[in-house]
Amino acid sequence: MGTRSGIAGRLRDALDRVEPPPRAVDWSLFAFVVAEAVTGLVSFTVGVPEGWPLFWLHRALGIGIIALLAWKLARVRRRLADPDLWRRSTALSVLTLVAALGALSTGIAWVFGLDMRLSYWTLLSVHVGFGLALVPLVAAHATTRFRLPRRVDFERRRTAVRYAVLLAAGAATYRLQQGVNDALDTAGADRRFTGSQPREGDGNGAFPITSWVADDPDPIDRESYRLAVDGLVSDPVELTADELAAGHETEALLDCTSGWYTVQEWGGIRVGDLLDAAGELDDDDAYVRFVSVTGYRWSLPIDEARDALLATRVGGERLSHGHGAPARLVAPDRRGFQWVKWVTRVEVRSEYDLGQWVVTLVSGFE
Ligand SMILES: Nc1nc2c(c(=O)[nH]1)N[C@H]1C(S)=C(S)[C@@H](COP(=O)(O)O)O[C@H]1N2
Ligand SMILES: [Mo]
Repeated sequence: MGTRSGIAGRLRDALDRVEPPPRAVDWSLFAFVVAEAVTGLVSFTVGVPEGWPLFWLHRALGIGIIALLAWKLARVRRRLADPDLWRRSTALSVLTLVAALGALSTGIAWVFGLDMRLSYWTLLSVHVGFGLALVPLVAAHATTRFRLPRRVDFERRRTAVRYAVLLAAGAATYRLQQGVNDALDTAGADRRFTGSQPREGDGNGAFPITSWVADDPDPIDRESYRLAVDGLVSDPVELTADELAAGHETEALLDCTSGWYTVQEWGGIRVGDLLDAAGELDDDDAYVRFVSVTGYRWSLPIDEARDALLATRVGGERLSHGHGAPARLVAPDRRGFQWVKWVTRVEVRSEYDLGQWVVTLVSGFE
């Protein structure tokens, strides 16, 4: 150790020094993949800039996986290359490797601003797909070669130092990438802290129409449309589309988890005014639930909901059907999937709505 010369040699010496024992590499890969799935999924719910450490952790862990995978592949190389050593579980191992490389390569390509579409999936969605597939694959792969970790594999101080180095190197590598993106002026340079890329321009045509999973309702007839405001209010009301065009304007940023964002001027009615039109509230700690014609729904705590907008216009134009006409929720600092489109009901409730997490995934299916 520590005998190579030149930059590459010294780098390899440094890598040798932090290389964990084989069993620790395997268990770390498993733990890192699970941590990636958790940080990735939780990051979908984060829309405020203070949430940036979660995104950095996801990136540092990802780069850590590259190092762990390199160590692991160096070790099992011969077993993979020699058909005589293949077992039934080798197919699973290779599949797991493919998913890992798929998740890593799409993640890296995304960071550098590559934005090709595979049918209607963005590259980031493909990344998510690989990542989610990887979790059961790694779990199954681990059971085919199950070996309990031993004390010596995770000797406490060395382990802590190793992982600190690994994550710090990951974060530093990610930081370097920003310089490269800026210097080359790639599309990756303009990503938000969430990783989303900008969509420029004003109005309906400036940003994509996105459904979270399967929502695709028929256009709503504007004349017969009514918005119900009910629940824990003293005087439930029904409002027409014209009554929702109250002239309130707000600039807000829509950031979709499929990887794009847009800043638009939205026009409509403040939800606080909508609630006031329905009389007294029976509960001050309530939630306001926004329900789509498709059943899709999301709730906001009442104070936040009051400042949100039910929008009938975007960028000076009447909202198009695809973007949620006659009215859609504009919830600043929330991720796009929470901005319910085609809202037909605003309901004041006393309880948090756990079911919304499932409903947003299954609404739109027959
Ligand atoms: N009813 C309903 N509202 C919805 C969705 C949906 O599938 N159904 N998709 C959400 C998602 S994932 C995003 S990013 C935004 C996209 O809004 P846009 O189509 O106007 O760009 O709408 C949200 N509102
Ligand atoms: Mo989205």
